[in-house]
This record gives sequence, structure tokens and C-alpha cells, in this order.
Amino acid sequence: MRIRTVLCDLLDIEYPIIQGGMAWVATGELAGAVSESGGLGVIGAGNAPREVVRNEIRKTRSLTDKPFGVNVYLLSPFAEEIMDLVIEEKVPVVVTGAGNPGKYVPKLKEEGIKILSVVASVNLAIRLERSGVDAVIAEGLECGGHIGEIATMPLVPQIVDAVSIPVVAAGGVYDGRGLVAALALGASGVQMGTRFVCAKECIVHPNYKKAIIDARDRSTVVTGQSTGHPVRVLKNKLSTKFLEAEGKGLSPEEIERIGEGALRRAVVEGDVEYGSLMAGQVAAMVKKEESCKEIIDDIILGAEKVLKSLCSMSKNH
Ligand code: TUI
Repeated sequence: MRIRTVLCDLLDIEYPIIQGGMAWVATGELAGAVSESGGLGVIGAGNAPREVVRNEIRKTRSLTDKPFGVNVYLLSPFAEEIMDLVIEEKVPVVVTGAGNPGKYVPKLKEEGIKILSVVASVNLAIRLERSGVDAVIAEGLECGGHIGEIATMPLVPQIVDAVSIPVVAAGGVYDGRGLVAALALGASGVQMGTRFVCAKECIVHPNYKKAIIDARDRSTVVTGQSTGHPVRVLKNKLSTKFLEAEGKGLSPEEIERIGEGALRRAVVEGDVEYGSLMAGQVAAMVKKEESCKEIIDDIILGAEKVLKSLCSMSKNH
């Protein structure tokens, strides 16, 4: 049984697994290793300027000849120049987040670049299909980092029913069971972040990886609900400070200021007390550091096992 979907054909990849383009975390090392292992590796441009991202693109290319992507955070002050850069560097895939990429779509399409856009609602998925994106990534509230309001299980089938382009499920996916579940909901693949944070090739500080490995079912919390920018992180002193500030009714600006530079503190400095340890609910399932190839092989083998057992169930009854 081979798990191949329209997403594999669209992106020219072996397995329908996309690595989340996490700011600070998803560097060329991670993207290159994921793509080389048969998934789609994605560089997280975040708020980084053009030349920093160019360096990551070159690094990725030194590690693999296979397709990869760049995640463009549309709220970045550099979003426009990152779009110019991906065209200049002929990056095969662009993933957009935190906004509507509509104005960039015609030019990217002209250059033959595939566009996948993160959505957290049915309405935006419909609008983006109309603007010509190739696929949407439906991010449920189980994801780490900035999240929407709807869980993956109800979000994915609603979007699948509303659009005809491929839908990728994100949030709450850890292994082959999650991949099969996503396919059962009508998705053509999955995007995964948290498990890849603990990949051997991922450059995050070892303290961050250990915090994920130590996480349990109730270890994540959503801060920023009151400011309209909910973010899922592992509980620590920073998340407590955030929630206290929200409880005290500080202004949204004052609350947002608490989070400034906190992701860098976690990723680069390994500050697990006052850094922002963004992680999804599957953090509890991550038990060890593994190579990207081990992660992807485990997901695919696991999915094949689940599918076989489902098929034998239907034969016996
Ligand atoms: O962006 C994310 N997740 C993130 S971003 C982040 S932290 C960061 N720090 C520094 C620089 C850059 C990033 C941690 N996690 N996910 C993608 C996402 N996009 N989720 C939800 C959306 C979204 C929201 C509204 C997409 C479009 C949208 O559209 C608004 C509109 O135009 O209707």
C-alpha cells in the first residue's frame, strides 16, 4: 500500500508530509533534511530580512536537490522583499501565513511557483481558492504558535467540502494514525511542526527540545486570547506572566510587549523560563530526538499499518 496523494503530484514529493515553516526554528538544515527524506521541507522566513533567508535557501540547496519551500509570514516588514527573493532564487514552493497572499499570487504563478496558504476558517479558504492558490493548509487550534479558533477535526472536513483544491491538515498530527485520520477527513496530506522541532537536524537549543520531550497532555496553554492574538506555548514563567497580565486587564500593547523577542530567547538562548516555547498539543507525544528520515519513515510505516488493519477489519465483517 503506497500513501500517495494529489499533494505529492502537486509538489513533486514522495510523501504527503509538509514540515511547518516555523520562524527561527525551520532553517535550511531542517528544511533540507525533510526534503531529502521525501517530505516537503520549508524554511521559516518569519521576520528575517532577505539576505538571511537567501542564506537559508542556499543551505537547503546544499543538502538536497529535491523540492522545498519558504514560509512567508505576511505580517513581516520584509514580506514583499522575501516574495521577490523566492522568485529570484526560483524556490519551488511558497507557503503563506498570517494573511491573504492574493496580491502576490499572479506573479508567483507566472514564475511556476506553487502557493500553499495557511487558513484557519472556511471563509478564507474559499476566498484564497478564488485568488488562485494551489492548496490550503487548514490549521486547527491544536497547533503551536499563533492559532485560530477551530479544532482540526471539525475544520478540515468543512474546508474540504467548501473548496476543490487540495487541503492539508495541520494541528494534532504526530504519527501515522494522525496522517490516516487527516486523509479520512478528506485532506490530501499533513503539515507538522512540533515533532520536527525535536528532529536531530533542527537547530533549536537542546533545552527547548527537552521541554517538548518532557511535556505531558496538559502542558500547553494558550496566551493572548484577550488581545486577539492567541498563541499556544508550553507552560512556563513567561506564559504565567502573560496570563496574569491578561487577568489584570493590561492594555493589548502592554501584553504584546511581554512576548517581544521571546521566541528567539527560547530557540537561540535556550531560556525555558522566560522564552516562548511554542509547541502544539502533540508535544506530549514526542518522546525523543529523531532524524527527519526516522520521523518520516515512522509516519509512513505507521500509516500503512493502520490502513492494513482497517482493511482486514472490513474483510472480516
Ligand atoms: O503564522 C502561523 N503561526 C505562527 S507565526 C508564529 S511566531 C512568529 N514570530 C516572528 C515572526 C514570524 C512569526 C508562530 N506561529 N500560522 C499561520 C496562520 N495564519 N495561522 C492563522 C493564519 C491566518 C490568519 C488570518 C491566515 C490568514 C488570515 O487572514 C486574515 C485575512 O486576511 O482574512
